[in-house]
Amino acid sequence: MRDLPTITTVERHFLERKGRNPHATTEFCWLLSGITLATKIIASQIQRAGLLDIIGTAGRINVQGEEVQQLDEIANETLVRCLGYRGNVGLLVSEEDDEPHVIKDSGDGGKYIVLFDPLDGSSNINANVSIGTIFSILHRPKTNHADVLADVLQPGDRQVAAGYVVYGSSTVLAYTAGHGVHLFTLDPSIGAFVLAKENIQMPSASRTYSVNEAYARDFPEGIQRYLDWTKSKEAGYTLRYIGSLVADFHRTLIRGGVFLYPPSHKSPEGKLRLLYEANPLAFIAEQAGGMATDGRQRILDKQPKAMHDRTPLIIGSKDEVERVLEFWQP
Ligand code: AHM
Ligand code: MG
Repeated sequence: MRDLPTITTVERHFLERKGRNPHATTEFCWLLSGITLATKIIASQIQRAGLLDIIGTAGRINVQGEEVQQLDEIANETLVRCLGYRGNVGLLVSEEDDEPHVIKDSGDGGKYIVLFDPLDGSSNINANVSIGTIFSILHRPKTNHADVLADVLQPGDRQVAAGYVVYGSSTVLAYTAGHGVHLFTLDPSIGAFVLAKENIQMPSASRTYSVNEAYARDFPEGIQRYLDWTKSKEAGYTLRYIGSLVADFHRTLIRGGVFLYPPSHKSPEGKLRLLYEANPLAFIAEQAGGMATDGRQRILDKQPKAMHDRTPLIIGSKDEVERVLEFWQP
């Protein structure tokens, strides 16, 4: 026998952790493989977007009041199709849709809820800038009530797993199921996400901040003071801002620092969505030794009130998030 290299895919990696996580079952893995399949399809569509003539708007405004891109629709439909027949998915909740897709009742085996931002940063598509998919998985309680929303509105602390894919210079996937954060790279030659690094830890104190500073004068006074301080001689910070949360977060995970989307006069609750953006990234940040807060409380403790709730977000290396809070106590 030849000595072939060991290839650890996301699904294999997850199953090898059986025993540590009650949800690490073959059945759950089938759900996970729906996400990896969908994101591989989305990655290939993005790579050929110019050739397929699918760059540009879809000509409608979504429930969030934002212009929908053709690739937003493609990514959303791809996830709904790939996850819709996985057997154990009860509800699919997308940033792009007005209401959850009811696939199956919890009593009928639909015991998981998958929430996703199908294409985060999609306003960057036509500039060929990194974009991504963010997902969060919740357990659907076994209840008989018909109130689907009540099942969806769970605090982030109850997530079973969460992750994201960045379609960048390479396509990478990071996930956590509560036992560390693990990173995979899509190998296009075999069409699989292959393990790149296990148990990633977010570095501390990298003197990098990431924010849309054009809004600075609309931010709370404490945030303005923090931003002024970063530019002082003694601080010596650098600024990085891509404008795709998933890509800005991925850089923060790998290099450390802080990402901020604070409240502003225009958006008192910030812009980012709690269920599809803040919660999954907060779970990953904490599992990597980082921290995520809205300024008042831990993101994962927040009780969502509506499907498309927004939240201020300060996320990144623990010491840097704490430093921001020294300047800003809302
Ligand atoms: P989207 O999910 O519709 O793409 O919107 C969210 C995006 C984030 O990816 C990013 O952090 C933010 O919007 C950028 O907003 P702004 O242009 O206000 O800086
Ligand atoms: Mg988004």
